[in-house]
Amino acid sequence: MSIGSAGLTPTVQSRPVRLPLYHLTYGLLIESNPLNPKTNNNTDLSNDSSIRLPGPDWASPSLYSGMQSFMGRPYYRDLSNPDVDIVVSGVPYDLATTGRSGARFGPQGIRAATYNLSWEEERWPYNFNVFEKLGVIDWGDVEFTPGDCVHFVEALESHADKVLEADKTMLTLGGDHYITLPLLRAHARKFGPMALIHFDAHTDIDEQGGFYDHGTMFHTALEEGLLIPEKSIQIGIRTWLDRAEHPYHVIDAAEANDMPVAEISQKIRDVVGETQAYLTFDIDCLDPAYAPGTGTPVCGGLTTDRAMKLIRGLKGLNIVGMDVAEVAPAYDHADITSLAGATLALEMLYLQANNRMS
Ligand SMILES: [Mn+2]
Repeated sequence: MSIGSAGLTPTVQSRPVRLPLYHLTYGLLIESNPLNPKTNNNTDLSNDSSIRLPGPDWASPSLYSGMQSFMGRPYYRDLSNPDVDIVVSGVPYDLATTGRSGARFGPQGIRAATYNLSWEEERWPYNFNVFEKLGVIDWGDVEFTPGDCVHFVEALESHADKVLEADKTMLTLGGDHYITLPLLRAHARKFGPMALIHFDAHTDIDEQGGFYDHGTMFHTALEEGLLIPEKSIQIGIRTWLDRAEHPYHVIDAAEANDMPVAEISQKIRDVVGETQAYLTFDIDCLDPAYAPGTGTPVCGGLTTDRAMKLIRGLKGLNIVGMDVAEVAPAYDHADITSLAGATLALEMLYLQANNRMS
């Protein structure tokens, strides 16, 4: 394929291809906005600290053209840029999965699903545009040697250390839920032991599993002193649980489905208080009707609506890090799960913006 002299007329085997009208605008935008990765796939922004981040009106005329970054934000890696508040990173890792693998495709599934969310200027029910309040970049994906768990952990911890040392807040897209352990280590190095706000069908405190196992992280994290158990809470649990021995507060799935949202939110606030907290959402907290695309689905979970309200209910808490894990698009239908993951991640951004405004 070659590109015509005007830059607007690609040809395939010398046969002109007729492009829709928006591609004309697309070409003009390359001239007028060289920072827009949706309209310019050739610009390397990686380490240019002189650029200013684009504002909230920065978008492609087509939702589905150009590179698929998170919410169409710039792919960008200069952490010294003071305009950057939030760093979104993908972690395409699923070697710790005990059920169906495939969460390595979660970041790209979530990014693609955000295109259906990026047209709304002021997200309902908020009355502002989050990108007016926060500088958000898509760092891209963390790179590691495939099949090497040890190198993966080193790579993710090192990446998180760099982001946190630059005083940026992380929003990380998994990957299987094991990714949260290296993230907690890096966050604890900066913030000390934290509260954990954990949405999941599973407690992930298995002491018998392997060390690189997505069912063991919150046992290991406790052993390593990364979390304050009495300040931590798990919501949506509906698999093995021994309440007598359990280290964390729990609102199980039956309770989470029966209690009013305001009551659940109040309980979370009562447990966490002012403590610095890490927020992690395993998409299998949702019922398989709302999130079929995941490795270990369990019936009897939350609705997407309830989960979104519960994220909004964390308003005012001191949340220092966030992730969404276990989206596995290969098992999805009509992108339901990717859209749920993308929406919850966006709700987390709005929560951050709201908390910084108040
Ligand atoms: Mn789970």
